[in-house]
Amino acid sequence: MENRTKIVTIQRHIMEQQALLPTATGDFTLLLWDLVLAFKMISREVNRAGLAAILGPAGHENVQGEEVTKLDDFAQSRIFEQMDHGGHLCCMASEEADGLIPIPERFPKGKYVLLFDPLDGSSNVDVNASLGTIFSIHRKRTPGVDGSVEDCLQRGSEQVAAGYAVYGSSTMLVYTAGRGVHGFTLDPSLGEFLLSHENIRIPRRGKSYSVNEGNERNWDEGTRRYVNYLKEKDKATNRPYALRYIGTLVADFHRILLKGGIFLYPPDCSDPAKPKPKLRLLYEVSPMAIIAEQAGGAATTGRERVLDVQPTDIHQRVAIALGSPEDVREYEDFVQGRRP
Ligand code: P6P
Repeated sequence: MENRTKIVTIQRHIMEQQALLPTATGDFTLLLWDLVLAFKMISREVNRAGLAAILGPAGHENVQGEEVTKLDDFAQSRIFEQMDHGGHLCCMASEEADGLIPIPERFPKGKYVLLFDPLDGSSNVDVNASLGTIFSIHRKRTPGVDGSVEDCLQRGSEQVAAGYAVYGSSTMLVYTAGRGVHGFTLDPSLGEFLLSHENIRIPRRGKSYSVNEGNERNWDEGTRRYVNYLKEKDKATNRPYALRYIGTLVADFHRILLKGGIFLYPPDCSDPAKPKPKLRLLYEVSPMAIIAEQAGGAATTGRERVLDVQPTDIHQRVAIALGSPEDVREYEDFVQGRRP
């Protein structure tokens, strides 16, 4: 019997995963299917951005005070218009929107909340470097049909599903719905995401680290000592580690998920009394953290498990270190003073 590789679309995989859940009604399956279609549309625009005259600035800033690109706007509106009418969501929140995004009155409301970063890595848009989209899904917690900010402010451990699309040499979609992490590669000739990385497991220790070394002067002492430790020679712990940094969280994390290692975005401690983290908890860090843990890895703020952090604001920022479990534990030892 030849060992043919089975060809499984993401739609089939989602349906098979949901069929294992006695409480599944099909609502969640349809929600994910709608999201997948949005990712295909964004992938098409990202891959032809230079031709479609949608490169460059959109001429306004987002709530973060960051310059918005035309592709940011496209991705934001594509996801909103794809997801606002299916009847699966009670509300949304996005990096690109000031506050809660309600479902328009004319459309039915559902029992899920969608949090997303429509285009991660915008600074890389015009230089043809990898970009991504990140999503996080929670259940509605409050009474009534309309979603609220409270429905968005749930711990990362409460996520029903999370994932990302990475628009790189190929477009991949990686997701977890609580039963492992699975990767799908878009076959443009079919327009289908096909299962290419079933049940991804992160190596226990890696050989590379990913951090913006240009910020070293602003790091806390523990992070500085940890990164110097990674540069020392030691065969038993794969050191010195290689530095790999693209500046797109999704792309930097994707490499670590497949190859092992650690991604760091420590806070800016130039004012030690007021550490300033950069990455956003709800729609950047928590989705990546649950994927890391579902793949056997770890995710910490340096002080606590990311998935235990209780959000207090939609655009809240946190420090992050995530990846291989042995690497993350070593990082915590340094920043918590257990290592000289
Ligand atoms: P820096 C992209 O703008 C982003 O939000 C993440 O995708 C990425 O990891 C980080 O910021 C890069 O930040 O300060 O290194 O440019």
